[in-house]
Amino acid sequence: RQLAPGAVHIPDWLDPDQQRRLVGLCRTWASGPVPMRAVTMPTGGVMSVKSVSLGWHWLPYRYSRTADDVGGAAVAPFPEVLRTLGRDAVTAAYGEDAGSSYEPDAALVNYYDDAARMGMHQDREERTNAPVVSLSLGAACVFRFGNTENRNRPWQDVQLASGDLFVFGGPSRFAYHGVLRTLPGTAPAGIGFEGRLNVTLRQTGLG
Ligand code: MD3
Ligand code: FE
Repeated sequence: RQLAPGAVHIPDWLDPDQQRRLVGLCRTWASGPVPMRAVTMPTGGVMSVKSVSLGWHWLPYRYSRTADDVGGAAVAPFPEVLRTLGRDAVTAAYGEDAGSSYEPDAALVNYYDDAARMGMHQDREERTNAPVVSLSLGAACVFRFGNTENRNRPWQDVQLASGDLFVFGGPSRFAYHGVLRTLPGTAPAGIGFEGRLNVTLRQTGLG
């Protein structure tokens, strides 16, 4: 369950009903004030993943309260249900003390179709070293967890399946990571969804 210090994987943390409910919420969030879209990087490349933010709008290398890259609408508020889920997740991974001091204020919902991938990167837009909580829904993927120094080896490849929780904190908070590919056809029956969704919760440290 512990991939590296601070990197805790809890397979099947969400039960099927919780998974189905969270998929439903993701659908709602995807059609909020800032619609789900593929982010264009400063280099001009367009990400294959589509995403929508809550609380704070994620842009490459910064957060904003407004969707500065897509029309400028105010981002939807960070929902209470994700604050509770985040605290429960950190408690499950690290224990009660860490969980009760976790105050996530931004969520990023990523949608992967069969062809989507995410290159190796660090998450460094946040101004705190509070953990990142990751929840996977729908189709499984091959996730690559690297090291803190660079995007090269050593790394570990692990499958993330629907309902899995991953918490990245402590010495793993700034590790490089990415998604090599999804595994089409692996979404659980009855979840009402074929692709892959990943919800990450972050504590930005922004006012
Ligand atoms: C390790 N998302 O949104 S989740 C991202 O599946 C992102 O959509 C991937 O990387 C996804 O930034 C991977 C696992 C994850 C998320 C955040 C991390 C691993 C992390 C932050 C620090 C270290
Ligand atoms: Fe990331």
